[in-house]
Amino acid sequence: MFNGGFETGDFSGWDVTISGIFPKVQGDEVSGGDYAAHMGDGGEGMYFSRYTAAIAQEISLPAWAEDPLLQLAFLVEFAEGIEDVEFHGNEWGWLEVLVDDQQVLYACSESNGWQEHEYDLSEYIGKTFTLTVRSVLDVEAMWDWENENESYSFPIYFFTDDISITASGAKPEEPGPTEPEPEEPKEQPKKKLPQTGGALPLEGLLSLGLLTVGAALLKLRRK
Ligand SMILES: [Ca+2]
Repeated sequence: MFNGGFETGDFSGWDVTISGIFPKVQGDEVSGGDYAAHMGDGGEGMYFSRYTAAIAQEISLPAWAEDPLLQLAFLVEFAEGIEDVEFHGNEWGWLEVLVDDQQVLYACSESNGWQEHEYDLSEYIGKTFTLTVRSVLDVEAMWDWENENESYSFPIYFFTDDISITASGAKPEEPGPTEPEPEEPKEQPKKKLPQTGGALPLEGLLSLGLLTVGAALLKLRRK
């Protein structure tokens, strides 16, 4: 998982599918940090395209991972003045999270502020999968809704932030080729020491996309 909190200010690390003007990284609605992804508006901002705005990232969970967990924050916000409209089940615009083709989050109703969502990834241990977050606009369903309710549709703002995958477990030590100790400049021997001793486990975790997220989640803002 890279850039799950969008703190680069862009979609670095994500494969992006554009629909209209979405998705976009912005700083007005965030769960943590300075940026979050605005995934769609359930309306005209997504027209003239595929009606699906998506970001996706390929994740590999190592075989030694234990208790792998997907966590993310999401926000569904109805346009001002529409907060009282209630959606029941499938509607014309929604935010969803997919692990490969499996839907692990479906959100269409006003969420009343940022919400946390978790999904147990145990069945993906030792596997590679694609994590997708997307907003979808179903235009025909929207017209049906307008006819049934004798009302115009309205913007629905979908956001996500603080996407992370965490796991416990330790990478088994592999007897690799013994690399010769790099010759250290005599001026700064202390700076170099941590790189030879303590850096490997962290590097392993980072390269496998297993980032700890505790600090970021604690900052989750609730309305
Ligand atoms: Ca963020």
